[in-house]
Amino acid sequence: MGNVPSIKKNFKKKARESATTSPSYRVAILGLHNAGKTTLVKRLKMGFGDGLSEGEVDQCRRTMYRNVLEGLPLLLSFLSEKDVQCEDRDVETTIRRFLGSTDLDDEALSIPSHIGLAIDHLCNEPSVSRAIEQNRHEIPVSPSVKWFINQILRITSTSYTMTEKDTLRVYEPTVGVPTTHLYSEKYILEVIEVEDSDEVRNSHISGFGPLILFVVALDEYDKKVDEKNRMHEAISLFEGIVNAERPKKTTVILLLNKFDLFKEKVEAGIPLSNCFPAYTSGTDVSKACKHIIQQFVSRNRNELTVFTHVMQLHNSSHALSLARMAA
Ligand SMILES: Nc1nc2c(ncn2[C@@H]2O[C@H](COP(=O)(O)OP(=O)(O)OP(=O)(O)O)[C@@H](O)[C@H]2O)c(=O)[nH]1
Ligand SMILES: [Mg+2]
Repeated sequence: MGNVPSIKKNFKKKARESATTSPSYRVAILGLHNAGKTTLVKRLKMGFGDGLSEGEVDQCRRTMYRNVLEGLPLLLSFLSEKDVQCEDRDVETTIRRFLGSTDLDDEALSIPSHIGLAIDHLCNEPSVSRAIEQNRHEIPVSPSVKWFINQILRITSTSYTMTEKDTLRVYEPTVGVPTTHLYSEKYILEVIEVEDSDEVRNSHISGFGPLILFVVALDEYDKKVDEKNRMHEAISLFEGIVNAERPKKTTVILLLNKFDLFKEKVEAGIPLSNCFPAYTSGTDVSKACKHIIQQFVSRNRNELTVFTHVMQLHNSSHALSLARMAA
């Protein structure tokens, strides 16, 4: 890594114009769904590129509303399973009616202020907010959607302008291998995000280049999909990638993301030992993190150079130190 020129903060337009003859370095970003790959690309664009385009921000705004409208029915079902009701029944009826009449694929998708008010009213009703707080790790709604719901009055206000923070919270599963170019005066970074599917990974494996960023959602150690533990799945994907036939000079940066959510879960007493029975250090976040790192790096039988970095992509200083490291 040290022999790649150090990254300049000003990956700006001027650099792009003079970069047509610069060498290009490819960086492949891999990992399971929801690990944070797209958020990392957004961060890189914000920190070292021109930021998100107007069109991208518009797309993020629609997706943010869709994320909220897809999360609300899950929240409402969860509350009704727990037998928790809003005292003002009209509020829930208003929300349900809006959900029933809204086309999530509408190009002009939005949430009007009066629906924002109703959602805010529902979530702040004492019995509802107590149930949300007490069951925060069980509610089947992503932390980003919970965050948007907490901010519902702001994001549905008529004067709302999307912030960088908001764009980072939006979730849209990636399809294919979208490519982003970041330009410096001396070189071009060609960043490819690889969709989490064996088919896509296998068909692009020869084009990953000398630097692989492997992103892991640390907080998924207690999560299962199709009966399979997500952390075990991430380790086995990592194992397959580092041990595949590839040039020895390949460098892998293992990015352990979502440290904020991980810390909250470990400290709340959700045991890491359920995922790794040999782990015995309880709620010690630092030891828990080291244990996970060890599980990953011990799979590197190919002796590739593997760096590790713990981060939370919603925190800008974490993301910037990462980008410097990638350089
Ligand atoms: N709390 C928290 N949320 C994060 C962090 N990093 C990413 N997220 C959120 O996690 C969700 C998924 O992030 P993405 O970057 O879209 O994940 P991805 O790996 O690209 O997912 P796919 O495209 O489906 O493969 C988004 O809502 C992000 O805002 C983090 O450090 N902390
Ligand atoms: Mg993605």
